[in-house]
Amino acid sequence: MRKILITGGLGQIGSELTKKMRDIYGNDNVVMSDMKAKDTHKDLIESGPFEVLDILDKEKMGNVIEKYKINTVVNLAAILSAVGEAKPGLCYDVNMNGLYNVLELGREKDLSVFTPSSIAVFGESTPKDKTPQDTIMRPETMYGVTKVAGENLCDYYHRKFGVDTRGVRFPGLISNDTLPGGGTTDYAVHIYYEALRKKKYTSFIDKGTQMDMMYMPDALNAIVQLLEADPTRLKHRNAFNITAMSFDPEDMAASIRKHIPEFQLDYDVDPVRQSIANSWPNSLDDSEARAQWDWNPEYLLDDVTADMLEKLRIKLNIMC
Ligand code: NAD
Ligand code: AKB
Repeated sequence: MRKILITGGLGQIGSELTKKMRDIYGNDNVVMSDMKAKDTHKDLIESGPFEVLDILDKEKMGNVIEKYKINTVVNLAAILSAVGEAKPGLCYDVNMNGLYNVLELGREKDLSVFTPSSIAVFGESTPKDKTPQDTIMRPETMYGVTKVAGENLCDYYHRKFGVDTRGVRFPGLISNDTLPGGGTTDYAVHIYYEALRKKKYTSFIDKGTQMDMMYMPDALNAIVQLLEADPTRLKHRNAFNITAMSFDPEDMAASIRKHIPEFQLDYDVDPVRQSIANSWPNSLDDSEARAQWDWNPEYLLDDVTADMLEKLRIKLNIMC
């Protein structure tokens, strides 16, 4: 039976992954942790074990692993792209030294380790369309630099020490539970909140900027599916390209107008996040994930829009 520790569990992915994993593996077998307990998600903090845990504190992480007899760490603690450009030192520290602590404990205590990577590993010199699984990776952000290094470090710990490391390159994730934590693709979440609240949205990403995206239920399935995948089929382990769709802000507006015809989109482009977006692929080739562990996403843009608007209407109590 898996005994799982989720780091960074109160973030956009962790808050939903904890629920899903507790449903699959049992409440007591999934320990959620984050730097501090936030007022939000009291339900999650109360539905199973919760620990305040900074991944830079290796000794405490080791004690938590011993206390709950953990055999699997899902390492979600990280600093994302936009915050990473504002605070590159913090981004390096959490994404590199934090991951190093997790991997060292993985080696010492024979743990499975899942760490997500990102489309941020790619840069201007990467082929932009149908970006291959194995290609040029010269990222321009600190976040991207730490993600490429992280993929390599996870591969190294598998090759050298036999740690069962696995991971995917997530595209931008769209969800309705926890707001995203300071990335470049966050516009694709904010737009739905503003569509319901104000029937208009000012995008910080310019029209025509194509980026890969995915709905959270598909992202959660990807984590569980890859964690449980037959290791003899895995050739890549820590760096699987996965995607569900690719679109620009105008495509999102057209999809929202099918439900809110008066929805207006305008632009106030943020140069920092735009230049990050420009350096990322337009669309990924995820055929290796499909071949090696049967990756197959369910949600396309119109499915996401319908579900986001339905869920957010209830959450925000807006019944128009
Ligand atoms: P998030 O920013 O929403 O959550 C990260 C969490 O980590 C936060 O709750 C934060 O409090 C916590 N944290 C930060 N520093 C910490 C530390 N030192 N110790 C412990 N916790 C700490 O991020 P997310 O969107 O949930 O992303 C999780 C992982 O998925 C990251 O590795 C990220 O790079 C990757 N990813 C996310 C996306 C996306 O669109 N959300 C896309 C690609 C990859
Ligand atoms: C970000 O925009 O930083 C993240 C990511 C794609 O890694 N959503």
